[in-house]
Amino acid sequence: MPQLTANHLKDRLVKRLIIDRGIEVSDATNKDMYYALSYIVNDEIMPNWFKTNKSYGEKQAKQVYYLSMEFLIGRLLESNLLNCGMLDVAKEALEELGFHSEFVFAEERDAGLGNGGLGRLAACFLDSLASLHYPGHGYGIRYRYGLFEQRIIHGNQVELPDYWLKDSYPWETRKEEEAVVIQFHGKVHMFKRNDGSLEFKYENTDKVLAVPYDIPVVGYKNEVVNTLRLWSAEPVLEQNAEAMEENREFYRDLDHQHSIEQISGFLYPDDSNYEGKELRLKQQYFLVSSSIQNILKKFKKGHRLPVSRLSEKVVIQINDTHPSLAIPEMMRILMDEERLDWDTAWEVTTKVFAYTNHTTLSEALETWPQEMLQNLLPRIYMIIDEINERFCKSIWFNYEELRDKIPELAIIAHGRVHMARLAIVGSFSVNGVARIHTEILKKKEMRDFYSLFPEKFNNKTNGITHRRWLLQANPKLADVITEVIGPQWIKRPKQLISLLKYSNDKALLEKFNRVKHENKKALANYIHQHTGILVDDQSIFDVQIKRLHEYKRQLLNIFHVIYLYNELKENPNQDMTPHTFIFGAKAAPSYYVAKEVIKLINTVASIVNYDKDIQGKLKVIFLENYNVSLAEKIIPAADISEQISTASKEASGTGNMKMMMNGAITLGTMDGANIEIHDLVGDSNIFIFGLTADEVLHYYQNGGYNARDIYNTDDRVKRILDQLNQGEFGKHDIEFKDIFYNILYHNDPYFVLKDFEPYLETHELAERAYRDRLTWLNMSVTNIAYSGKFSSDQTIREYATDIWKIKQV
Ligand code: 26Q
Repeated sequence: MPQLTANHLKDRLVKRLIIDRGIEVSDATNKDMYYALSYIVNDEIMPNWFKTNKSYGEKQAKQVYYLSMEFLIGRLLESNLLNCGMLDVAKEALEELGFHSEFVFAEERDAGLGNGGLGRLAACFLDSLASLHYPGHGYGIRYRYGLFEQRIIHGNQVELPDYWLKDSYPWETRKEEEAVVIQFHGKVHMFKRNDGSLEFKYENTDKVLAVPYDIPVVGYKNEVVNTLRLWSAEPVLEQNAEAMEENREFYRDLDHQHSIEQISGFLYPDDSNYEGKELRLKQQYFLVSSSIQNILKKFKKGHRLPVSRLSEKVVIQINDTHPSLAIPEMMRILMDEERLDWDTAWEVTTKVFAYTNHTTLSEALETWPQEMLQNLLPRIYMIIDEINERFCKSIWFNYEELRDKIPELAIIAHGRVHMARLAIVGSFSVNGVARIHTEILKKKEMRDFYSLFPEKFNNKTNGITHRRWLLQANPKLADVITEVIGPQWIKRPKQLISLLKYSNDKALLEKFNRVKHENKKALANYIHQHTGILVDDQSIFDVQIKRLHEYKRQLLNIFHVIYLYNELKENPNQDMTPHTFIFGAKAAPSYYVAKEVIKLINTVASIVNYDKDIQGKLKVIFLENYNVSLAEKIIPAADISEQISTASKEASGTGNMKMMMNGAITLGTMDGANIEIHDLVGDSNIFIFGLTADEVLHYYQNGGYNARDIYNTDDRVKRILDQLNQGEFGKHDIEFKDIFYNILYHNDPYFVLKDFEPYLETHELAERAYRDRLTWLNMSVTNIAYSGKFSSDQTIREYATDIWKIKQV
């Protein structure tokens, strides 16, 4: 790319404003500037996009396709500028034209096409694929409404629709000529061909058009541009003018059209609780059928090979079970359209698919009612049935010792279709997302499948893109790092390890300190602007940001805050380092307990933040509408990273990695990737507390522990629970009774009380460590130094070599 200067860019911005909008710079708003700059960036991206596609064709490279119901990509202008190598120049040009780049970037709406970890992981993976020159692309759904926008009103979560496409979205290109037809319902007819083989024809199906919108995925300063293809559902326009002329038909058609557009209408906001709505199943098949059709079309166009050799050129990763219907869909097309026999089709299919599991929570396991699947997708159901028959037979005949277990292994059992079982049987690879998670899959959750197919199971610990989460979100820290160890770490994040050499260098630690403090000031400003609350930028910023779920234990965190508050009320002059507790969390709209916890956090905040007695030593901030762009503001300012899930429950976590990379110290349980962080940095650079996964699982097997014992013996705990029960934190005395009952009457299923005391003690340790500035800064730099291991570049290299067998081009 020719070197672009700020002056040159200014010229182009000025011209663009005139040509596209008919305005001069002096009349332009931040939004005008956002569009003008975005279109200029697009101009830079397009030639490389074309070139990348062409080179994949010429080199006949094997491609990986990442199928996911969610891609939580956030904003793209700043990251595209960064990856195109234009960020500094763009900031300069904007400032010189009288604009703040921060405000211009803030005009972009987050593409919130995901719930949380799983969707953000998909976005990080796309960034790494492109940045490492891998031929890898995403397939997802272009939801008209992304994850809801959260408002807090009187302490309660209120959900507003996220109509993110209201203004035009500059990063997408509609590709109408590549639309495909998806068929639902209907009847399947079977015929015998002359050669004795069977032929299946579908009749009276409901047809839906899947129209792709492509978003470029820009690699970091390497001229690679891959594709994220999002499908949108539209009616198939019949050429039947006569029918359309009749008014009645027209209105019936509008109704019909509406129900079709619903398929890509909105993202389901549940992330850990499976809800078996038919529309969700439609969405899944819609994604899968359009993507598989498209993949096969491209394969046939690009290669002279027969489809029986598909796996030489194509591998498909399915992100959790949500796209697992891709397996029977592939079988359907290979048999019904490509005329392969069952055995050949199965051989091809099971060489192409790989499956990632993201949870062991039983309530999140996907199973669909047999009749629902049979009615919505009759041919797909027949194929699943056949896969199941053959699988069960093979166990019966080859694994006598597992015969009793067939009901627990069968894909169709007790009237339900088990998607994880389908995904395991139909894939050549099954991976968990952190070491402990994969071990739990192998030893517990998927034990019998592991004994059947040990070669399929493997671990791929999650990662995050250090480009967005360090370079872009924390440019000041990135600059200091580069000043100390040079810029090589940007392409090779593991080189962050060279920071260790300097972790005792006082002058340098001071620089890190200054950056953290500036970031804290910026966040304090944001907090003031958005909540009106003043927080002390010298206080400890203690951060828990993630979806709200009982297993993530935001409740444990707020219990600790209540305890501190109670202590301060008794002894206002006690010597305590001021604390700011920062929360960000969305609850699934139907998750009552989670919403109660949000209300509790906000209620505690409204009491603590205005209580003069405690002399500003404690502040509680709940930032509404936690999303990717808010995360980019909070994470650089974090001192303590709360990762306190009930051990065994958090598959990996990725927020833990983001905060570590930004110099926060993890305070957490031995769960998910916390364990791997602990392995790297060692006991003295992390605060670990609480039950281990083995202990938790042991308690579950033996009926838990007695929560009431703790309530009866620990005054601090009793005090807090009674405050909830007696309405001390509410406007009237019924508030928060449910939390009280949930813990004492359901026997504290997430071990909040059991882990309470060790949690307090560990917080005290952390506070003491924080007071010793140099020790703390040393811990912080040590964490940054080891965080390169969690760059998604590393994770993607492992997927590419161990699972996908693809090469960099
Ligand atoms: C399923 C069926 C119907 C409706 C919704 C769903 C659904 C949607 C999203 C189920 C689960 C999810 C999301 C799960 C998720 O985000 N899991 C997280 O994945 C991260 C990336 O691997 C891990 O780091 C987290 O530990 C894990 O909780």
